Amino acid sequence: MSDVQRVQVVDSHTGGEPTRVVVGGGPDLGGGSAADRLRVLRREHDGFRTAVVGEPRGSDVLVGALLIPPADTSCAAGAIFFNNVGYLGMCGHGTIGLMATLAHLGRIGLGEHKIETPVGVVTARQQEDGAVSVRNVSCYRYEAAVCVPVDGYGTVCGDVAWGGNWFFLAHVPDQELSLRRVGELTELTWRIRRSLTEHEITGRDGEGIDHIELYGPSPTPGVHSRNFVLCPGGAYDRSPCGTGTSAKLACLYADGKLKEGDVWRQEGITGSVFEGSLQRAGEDLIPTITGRAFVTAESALLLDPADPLRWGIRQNRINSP
Ligand code: PYC
Repeated sequence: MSDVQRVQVVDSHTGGEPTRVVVGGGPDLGGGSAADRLRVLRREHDGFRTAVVGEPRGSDVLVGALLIPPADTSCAAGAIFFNNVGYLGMCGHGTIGLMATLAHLGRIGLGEHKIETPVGVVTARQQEDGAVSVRNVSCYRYEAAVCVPVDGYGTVCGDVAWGGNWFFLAHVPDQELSLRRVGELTELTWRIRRSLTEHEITGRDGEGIDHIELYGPSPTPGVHSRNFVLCPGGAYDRSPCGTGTSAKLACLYADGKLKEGDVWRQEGITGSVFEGSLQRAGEDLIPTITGRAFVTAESALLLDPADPLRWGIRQNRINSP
């Protein structure tokens, strides 16, 4: 038992989307910023990612957050987010889950706390009613009305936008966005993603677009829109996706459909809702996303050297589903 590595985790869900925060037992990533430590994690300890979120301990849906000491000492914590196939720049639902975890552990109180992520510092406010508002990194629409041919479907047009991750956002009117259609929606969004890659459509500096967001009207009174978001590893986001909602706000703003301070209520495919709004800060457009997470488990993962699946089942999802 002495060689068994113990990794302390706290699990939560934000609008149905799970987050597993590693609060102890992670690898030593040296010093530096969250971006520096992410490079070390990716290069030298990628098996830790798959051990924490991959099967048999995790699943394709799970997003991990490795808690790290922040280089920026004005921050309450630093975090590196990861999933079944790699690493995320930022994660909105994950930051809300991280805040719920830190509050659960008694490490933060009500009010504002800064969190260092690999793509910048975000500020999150823990509210009395348990909700968390995340002031995200700045968002922008990069390209509008980009059209791609999609296998077996036809042409799909949408916008490329940044909300902490890269998104392609499209309204495809003949696609009903409902939970019973997740199989078809996953297939369609995967084909869109493949076509973007084939046609070399990227975000700024050639960065890959790894999240596809379909949006349409919501049947829920008081809600502005419903979405379906395909995550990089083929799972769909059970929440409305914090970075995806940020990218959506950027597009609405660019189209003159949302003004600074307006509240946008975004529903995800499972029915959970995030509220979003925008503020200008000089040249930047800063989205704030509000949602609520609930802690679901506190446990220790055991990594036994004798276990052939100690590092999880490693997958390559580039060409699937
Ligand atoms: O909430 O930003 C988000 C997110 C990204 C991937 C899954 N959730």
